[in-house]
Amino acid sequence: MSHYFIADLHLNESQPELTKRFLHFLQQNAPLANSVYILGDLFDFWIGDDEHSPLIEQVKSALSSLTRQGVNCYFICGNRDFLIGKQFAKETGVIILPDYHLIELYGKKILLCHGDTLCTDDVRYQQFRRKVHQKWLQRLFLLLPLWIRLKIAKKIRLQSQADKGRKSLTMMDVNPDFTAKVVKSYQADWLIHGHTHKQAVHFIQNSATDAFTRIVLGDWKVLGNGKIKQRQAVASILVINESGFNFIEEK
Ligand code: OKV
Ligand code: MN
Repeated sequence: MSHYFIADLHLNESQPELTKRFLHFLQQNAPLANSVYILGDLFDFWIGDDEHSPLIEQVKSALSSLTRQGVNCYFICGNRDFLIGKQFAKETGVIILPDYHLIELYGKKILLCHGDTLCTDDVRYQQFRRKVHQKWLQRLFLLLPLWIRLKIAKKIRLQSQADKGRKSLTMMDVNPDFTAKVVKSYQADWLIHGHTHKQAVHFIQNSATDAFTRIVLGDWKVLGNGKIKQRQAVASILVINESGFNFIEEK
């Protein structure tokens, strides 16, 4: 009986090592688990469930095979793949959860989220998020032909790349006060999130009443010296079982 938590794989066509590593995880490790929680940014970008690339189809069929083996698989949208929707869920058997979701494991109340909503100091990102999360705008965007959506997405990504340099490191991290408030509102014992790519366990003790443990998932990355043949992906996986939690980081 174990539960896996992953986030921020940022799967993309130019880093095939990542996809290979994820498919290995789905085929070798995940079938032994009770459940797999993917806490956002599985894909580096997502412009609609009707896009069909070899990468997307491979990942969907591996997820589908996993859920057909009886492993419960859950997904919370990230800041990049927030357009993953009902069609994806139907094709894969993955259950899409809301932005915040409370679970209970071994007597611990655990709040799950991607993590971007906790980064309230990044005002410009939160503005961007509010804009692209409007239901009517999403529907309109999804009505556009795929090639136009690709063009728009490319443009937005280039713009965002240019803005990146102007953000400080604290701005890019979670706001501690806001995070504590959210955790308290759910009466959670633990918080698990990704997004910041700073794998860590923080024991937060603000007062006697609202202590909690914040577990930050690491991102998956490609290590290598530039020589394509020697590049390898490193997975970052959190495992929770009856004896507690544990990070696995392996090639
Ligand atoms: C995702 C981020 C690009 C950050 C566009 C409406 C609108 C959705 C969209 C287009 C972009 C997702 C879907 C992407 C996240 C970026 C750049 C920065 C910080 C509209 C609904 F407005 F055009 F109508 N998008 N893509 N960024 O390329 O995957 O998270 S994306
Ligand atoms: Mn993210």
